[in-house]
Amino acid sequence: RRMATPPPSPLSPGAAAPSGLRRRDEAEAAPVGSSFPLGSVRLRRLLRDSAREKAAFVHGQVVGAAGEETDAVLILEKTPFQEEKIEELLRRHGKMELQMSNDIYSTYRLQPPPELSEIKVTVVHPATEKHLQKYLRQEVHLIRETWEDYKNITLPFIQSQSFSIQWVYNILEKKAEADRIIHENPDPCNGFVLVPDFKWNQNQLEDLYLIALIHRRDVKSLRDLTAEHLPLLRNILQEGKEAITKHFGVPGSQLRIYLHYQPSYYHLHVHFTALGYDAPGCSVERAHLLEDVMDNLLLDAQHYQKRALTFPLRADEPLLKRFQEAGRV
Ligand code: M7G
Repeated sequence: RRMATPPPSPLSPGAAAPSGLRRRDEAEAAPVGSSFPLGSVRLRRLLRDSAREKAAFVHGQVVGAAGEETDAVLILEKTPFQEEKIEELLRRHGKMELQMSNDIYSTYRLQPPPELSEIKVTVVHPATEKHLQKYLRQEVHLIRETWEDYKNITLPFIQSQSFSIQWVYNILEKKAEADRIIHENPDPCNGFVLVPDFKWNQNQLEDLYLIALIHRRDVKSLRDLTAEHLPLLRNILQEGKEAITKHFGVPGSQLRIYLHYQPSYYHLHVHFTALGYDAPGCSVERAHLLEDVMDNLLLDAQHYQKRALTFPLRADEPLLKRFQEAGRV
């Protein structure tokens, strides 16, 4: 898939890639920090796999030097095609085996050269039980959370147990991913840091995905937002769009800019994804467009402390149990 009418297409053959896209040789550079001992992972179970996403979510166990075992989540994904590599793939492929042929239709099994068959591996290690649950295939249920439900059920739950947000603080304090920052507004109250999301390998624009993490640490989620936060949200919207256009050549009109409710990590952040990319979590039951959020706050400063919000929960999430116990599901 290509971005709809990018003027001119940054990935069209012969065109120079936008300055923000990583070159292949850069992508192959050794990562900073110690690398993960992939070869010593013991496969525990397949948490989920997706034929459509071409991805497998694996629960593995890593055996340490002293024989101790720790859990890991590995996400293995086939990466999207890069337009400028397709010709090379056609010219330099290995074995090509006919699978079937019928009239003008035929399918083949093709073996690409190793450098054109990259797999993206995301590692969470040591993984907590919540990480394993996050990636395990499960039934989902929709919750309709009133403001009372939020105060009585969700907020106490968030305060009792949530995902560690150390990775967010590491980015804000430049202890991790500092070299990946695309834009920063350093204002402690209305500022933020824009970085590529770790779901995106930055090799192609089709699945462009960045996140803006706010500097202030007292806003957990959409539920906390009031008119007081409008200057911050305006900065994220305007500066985020400008920075992405400058770095990646994608215009603001081709970006989907939104917040998740519920998020996985309770430190306010905004998602920027390519409009043509069906990003995980961009469906109506989870995504709230930033501009709609801003309009709602302009109309009523307390909008998000009044209205009910809908979101999905997986079958064995403890929060679902709390809603069930309260007779709200
Ligand atoms: P979310 O809405 O809280 O949860 O978004 P979700 O993961 O269920 O969508 C958090 C976003 O941060 C997601 O898009 C993650 O892919 C991204 N993310 C998570 N971690 C741990 C990292 C990280 O360490 N670095 C970066 N750059 N992005 C991350």
